[in-house]
Amino acid sequence: MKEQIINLLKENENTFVSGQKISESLGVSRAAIWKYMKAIKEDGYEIESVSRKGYKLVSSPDLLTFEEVKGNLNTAYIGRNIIYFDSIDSTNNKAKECAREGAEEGTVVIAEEQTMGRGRLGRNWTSPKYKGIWMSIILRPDIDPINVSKITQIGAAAVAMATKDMGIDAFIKWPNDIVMNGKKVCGILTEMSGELNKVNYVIMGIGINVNIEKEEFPEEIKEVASSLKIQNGEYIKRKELVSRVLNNFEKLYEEFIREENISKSIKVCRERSILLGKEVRIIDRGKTTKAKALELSEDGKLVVQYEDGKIKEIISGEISVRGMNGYV
Ligand code: BT5
Repeated sequence: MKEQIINLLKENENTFVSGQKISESLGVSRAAIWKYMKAIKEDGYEIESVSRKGYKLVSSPDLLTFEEVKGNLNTAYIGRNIIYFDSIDSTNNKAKECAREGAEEGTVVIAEEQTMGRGRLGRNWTSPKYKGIWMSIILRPDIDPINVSKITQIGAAAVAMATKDMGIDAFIKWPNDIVMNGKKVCGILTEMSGELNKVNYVIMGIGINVNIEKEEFPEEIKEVASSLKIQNGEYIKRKELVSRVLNNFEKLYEEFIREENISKSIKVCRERSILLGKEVRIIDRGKTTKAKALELSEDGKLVVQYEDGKIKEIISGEISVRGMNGYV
């Protein structure tokens, strides 16, 4: 009901909506409306109420509910169903549960905070409340499981395009990070459930540090992590960024599904790559090897040349790539 009242107030922006109108349109008592208004205000909505005139929406908070995100959303199915949580362990965990229960393609699980956000290989992902975008997109691509890792490149390209749309210059560190000035501002975790030659579902988890302040990062990641706000110097509206990520993602994902290639995403990943042309260290199961990052292949593999001259394509999987003097 809260959502319906917010929608009604939004449809009548800058004008008062009488209690009677709300009561008639939504079939709730005047007393119940009063209670809902109280709860809506507690969520951060600014509502002016004047006796005999009714209620007017003055401003909306930067929440990641569907009501807030949909303003800038122009997708057909990605993000059209948003399952929203104030707090959750991990949106990827919840998305898996929803996918198992049959949630449709494009469903997004989003939370204001994660208490057990996950990175790859069981690593932690810091996800403080109201400060970032912690979301997971449920996908059901009819593709060979071998191609699933390409979806990470689509996600990375979508985030880089979305930040660019908002005037923020971010770069992609293959395969799953977005970085600014050598620090990580976003990570992507793609997980799948499938059989040998069939994908049941894919969960693409995206974590973006939006308005986190430096002192809010735990000590152990202070040197490697940053946020868009720290880098850009300005507060960023998360709801706008979410919708832009989803808009870009749908366009790129459609290319993948329809044409079975990710050339548009790869183009963005190449243009925005922080690794190409650089000397890197490749860490595979604890073993570090030096190489030069030569190219990103059309199917999203990193082509590297080792010091002995051998050229190899690496698949994202379990490998970490680092710059010669630190993280990038
Ligand atoms: C990642 O893993 O970069 C994938 C992160 C995915 C997070 C999203 S949030 C929504 C969805 N739900 C989840 O539970 N997860 C996804 P990886 O490349 O393994 O990087 C993890 C490492 O990054 C950690 O070991 C830390 O060193 C560092 N780290 C942790 N939190 C960070 C943060 N907020 N910003 C930057 N670096 C962080």
